[in-house]
Amino acid sequence: MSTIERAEVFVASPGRNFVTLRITTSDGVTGLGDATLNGRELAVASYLRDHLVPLLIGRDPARIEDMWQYLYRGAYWRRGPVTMTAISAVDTALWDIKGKVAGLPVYQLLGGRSRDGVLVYGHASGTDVPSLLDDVARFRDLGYQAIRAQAAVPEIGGSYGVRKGAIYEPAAGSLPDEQPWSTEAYLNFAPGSLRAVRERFGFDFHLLHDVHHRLTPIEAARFGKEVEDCRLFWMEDPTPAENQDAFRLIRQHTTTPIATGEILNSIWDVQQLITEQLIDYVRTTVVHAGGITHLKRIFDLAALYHVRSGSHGATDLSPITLAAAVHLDLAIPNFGIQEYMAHADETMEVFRTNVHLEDGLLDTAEVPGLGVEYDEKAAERFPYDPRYLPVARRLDGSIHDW
Ligand code: CS2
Ligand code: MG
Repeated sequence: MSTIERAEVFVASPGRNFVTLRITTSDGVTGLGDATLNGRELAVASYLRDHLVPLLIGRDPARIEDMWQYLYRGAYWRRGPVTMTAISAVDTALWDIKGKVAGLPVYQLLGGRSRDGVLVYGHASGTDVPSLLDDVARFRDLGYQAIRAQAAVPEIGGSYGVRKGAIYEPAAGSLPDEQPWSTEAYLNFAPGSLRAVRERFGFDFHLLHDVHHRLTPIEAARFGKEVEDCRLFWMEDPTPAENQDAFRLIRQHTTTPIATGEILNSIWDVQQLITEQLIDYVRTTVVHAGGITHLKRIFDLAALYHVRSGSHGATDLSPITLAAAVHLDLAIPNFGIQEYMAHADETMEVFRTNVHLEDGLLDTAEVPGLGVEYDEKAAERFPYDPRYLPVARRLDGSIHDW
């Protein structure tokens, strides 16, 4: 029997910080897992190095489900982003190994293709409405069929989701950047910015918008109602998602579809949202929701309730997560959309992948496993660089949800 011989944790900053797990079997097969938790990277690196790696050595890499149960139930302490990201890295690496051993892409092990390609949405943003419109035009020229639109709110001089350089990466400060927030200013401005996009470009593409947990349920209900004429593909994270029941109020007032779940980690965190049909898209991802094994379980539950997938895919999710997402997205019946932000060139020097984008669809080459390689030598040139995500403060100085 082949056994797990080695498990190494790499922390590097090619373009931004990533934590990567590499498992090697006694037959010399390697598997990769993403273990990146933006702004809290070393907590997961330690969870892996100090607590999980010693448990892996000598075990059978083929028993993926058993390993998942062993690490989840065996911790006693359940759920949470650090634990679930660490479990995810192990799970993803074992699927990669299983694919390589079988000589098959992972999506074949998940039941094979349900579709020809994975619909993605790109990120258009602007410091004002005219520059947002220019950016939307750019994404349309690039062939994107779905575009998320975010513009800086004039009264507060900025907003989440607005790109500064070529890449959007909000974890920028060596201490958290403190950004001003005004719900009133946002609600006065954002519906008009989305309407401007529809007025200029029409309706032959999907338009998305991220509210980034900023509203109360009744404010979100008003927002959703007000933008109904924009026919959004979704309004994302209208309200902080811990309170699943809160979505019922939004739901009662608007037909704007709702997506949430990028910061949630387990099937229990989305159970009510799904089974009571309070959302339309579930945004849990491979890296933060327990790996391919657990995310598939979430999506299978969602399929019973007309909820489709819409996995988080910002640049703080490594190319390993993106590849794993593409394999899962290709296979599941209730795929909705995949978030996609191109990684920095430095990131792609370290992570060599087989994922490609054409006509707004992602696909992978027919290679065994997940099709990603980690260049350890190249990674050495990019040492870990601690960064924090920003925090938001209301105009009276009190903390708001970022
Ligand atoms: C955002 C993210 O992609 C999204 O929808 O909400 O940019 C999020 O802010 C970051 O991934 C946080 O690490
Ligand atoms: Mg989001």
